[in-house]
Amino acid sequence: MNTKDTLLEKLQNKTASVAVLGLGYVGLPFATVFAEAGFEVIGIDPDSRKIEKLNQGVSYIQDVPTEVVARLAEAGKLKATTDFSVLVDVDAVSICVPTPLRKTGDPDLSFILSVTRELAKYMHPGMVVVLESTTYPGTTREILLPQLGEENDLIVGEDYFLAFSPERVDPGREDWTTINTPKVIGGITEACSEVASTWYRGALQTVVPVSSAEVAEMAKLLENTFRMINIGLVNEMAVMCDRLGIDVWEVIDAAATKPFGFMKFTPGPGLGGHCIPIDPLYLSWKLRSLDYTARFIELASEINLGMPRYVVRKVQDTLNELGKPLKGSRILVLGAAYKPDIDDLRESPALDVIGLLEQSGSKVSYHDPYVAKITEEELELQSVTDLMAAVRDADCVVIITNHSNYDYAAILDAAACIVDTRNALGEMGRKNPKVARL
Ligand code: SAJ
Repeated sequence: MNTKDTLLEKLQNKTASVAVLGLGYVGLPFATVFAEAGFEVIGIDPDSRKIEKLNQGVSYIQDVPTEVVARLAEAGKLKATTDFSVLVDVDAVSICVPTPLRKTGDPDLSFILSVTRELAKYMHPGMVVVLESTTYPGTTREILLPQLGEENDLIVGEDYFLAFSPERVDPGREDWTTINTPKVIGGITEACSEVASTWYRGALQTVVPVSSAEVAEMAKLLENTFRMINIGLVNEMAVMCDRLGIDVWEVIDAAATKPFGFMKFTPGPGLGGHCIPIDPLYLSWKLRSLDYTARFIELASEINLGMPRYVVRKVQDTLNELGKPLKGSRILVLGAAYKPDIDDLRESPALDVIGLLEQSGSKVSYHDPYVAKITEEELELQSVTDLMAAVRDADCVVIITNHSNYDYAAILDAAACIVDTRNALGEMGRKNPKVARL
């Protein structure tokens, strides 16, 4: 049998050994799902604390129960190490490393480059490698292919197989998980798509092969650019409705009664998270290198980035109505995480709003039941311990993240005035003179 058929057989009967590079919110769920499916999985991550926890049978990712890790570790189905040399005996490798932005706003491929350099040392005939990290179209072919194959005299599609498959992990979501979320996968060659799809079908319910790695890379960017642009649109609708004296929330609810051809998005104080604000900028960066300006992305990004300042101006106008300047006023920010009911601060607009309020001379405090302290972007704050006392003491309360466990009626009753950027107060806030909404 040739290399491909031998590997296909090992993937189909699950005797193929699997490695996952990067054990974060994508890699660890991936590793446990493939181990549960019967593969022997080894996770590789440079963070020795993660490795220690996993080998003790302890999970550090919200979506992966410790009892699952413990059972798989006990059964010898899931091991973890910082040592890349184990790859010399591995058949199938999934790369799940971060792809953030640099401070300059350009893609930071340093994690992909470093794991590719390590993997290249241990490449051998009969391997399949799948990149999962969100990146610009062409990364798999331009970065991984030369280092993994050409530098090792391995022919892609014959000696080894290389593909891209976008991660679709939404931390905390229980309806769509790693196992049941349809998985797009595209290879450098047809044989690469076949081998990679066969591997993934051994653990995932729905695998969607496409004709190339670039199609798979671009599909992911369309998914998240679609979201970013529509959030930018609805944020601009909020600004326009404000100028027109129309309640944007009522407008959106009315539009959302259309049973087809419309998808509801809601305005907010800005765009947070590790995907939506970042992924589209990988695409616009790539297109700029091809002398094309992705105008939708750049305009939507500009609008979203402008929302924190728009919120601060709302606070200023609200205080002004009470004859109070921003400077010296006590402002309580409710919610710091980038979206409700999670503890993730990445790119959270709350950080921008707090920073701008501090720059204007306000005395800013915050409360977030999931975020005990903020120590980033020159900010150093602790969540207030007595929420209602802080509400009563504030000149203005700004609702930035509408966590579901807040008692909004009590907050409305106790606050001097409220800027509600999420329509968290709903009907209570709509006609209340104490409340200003986006
Ligand atoms: N946001 C708005 N208005 C909206 C929706 C979101 O202002 O109508 C804001 C949120 O407050 C947040 C940011 O945008 O600050 C991103 O929110 P998100 O709901 O897109 O949540 P994320 O960042 O966790 O996005 C993830 C993505 N999942 C993957 O990339 C695999 C995204 O594709 C999912 O659609 C999204 O979860 C989801 O639907 O929960």
